[in-house]
Amino acid sequence: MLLYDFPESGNCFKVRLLFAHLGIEYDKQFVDPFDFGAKKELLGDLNPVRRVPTLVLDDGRPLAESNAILTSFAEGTAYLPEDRYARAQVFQWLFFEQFSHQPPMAITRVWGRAQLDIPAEQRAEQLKLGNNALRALDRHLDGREFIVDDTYSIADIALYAYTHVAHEGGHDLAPYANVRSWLARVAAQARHVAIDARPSA
Ligand SMILES: N[C@@H](CCC(=O)N[C@@H](CS)C(=O)NCC(=O)O)C(=O)O
Repeated sequence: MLLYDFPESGNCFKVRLLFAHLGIEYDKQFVDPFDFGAKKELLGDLNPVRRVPTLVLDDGRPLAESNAILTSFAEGTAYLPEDRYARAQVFQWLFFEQFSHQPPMAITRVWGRAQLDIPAEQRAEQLKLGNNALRALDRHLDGREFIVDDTYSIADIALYAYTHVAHEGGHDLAPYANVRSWLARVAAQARHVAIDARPSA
């Protein structure tokens, strides 16, 4: 398989992390999400949205959206429960991640890493949205080891991706003790890889 990938991207990292856990081998093609020409050339025929991650399966079919890729490859593994309610809870957190958590986390992180001069009000608004999401996650993790049924799943992988680098966007995780201890449990999982690392067998 071929993963169209950007090393810094939390969305791409989710895929690399699950593949590392599962021991799945694949090739990578670097795509700069800020290079519109490269995105058109490399992703034009594969993903109408022209975003990474975009995965090309061994039979040539493309698959985009990080959480769709996670769901597909977690099927039949310990990372996606079979029980109908538990699965729905995993989806609940995947949808939360995409709608409420990832956008402010990713936006502030891009601003922070690029040291962009963003108006204070705009930055404060995104930090507020990010903190709302972190607060909800922290409340949920109170007394829980992992997000669903105390079992590490793709819900944890999806939410870990941008939470563990939230400080790069100016988010302070100090008030979120449950989140901080959960981050450590995720990082301690077998075959964990860092955000910019290649998966190891
Ligand atoms: N919902 C998508 C978001 C993907 C996304 O925003 N990817 C960024 C890099 S992290 C990208 O390719 N941005 C380029 C663009 O939006 O044109 C997912 O979860 O895969």
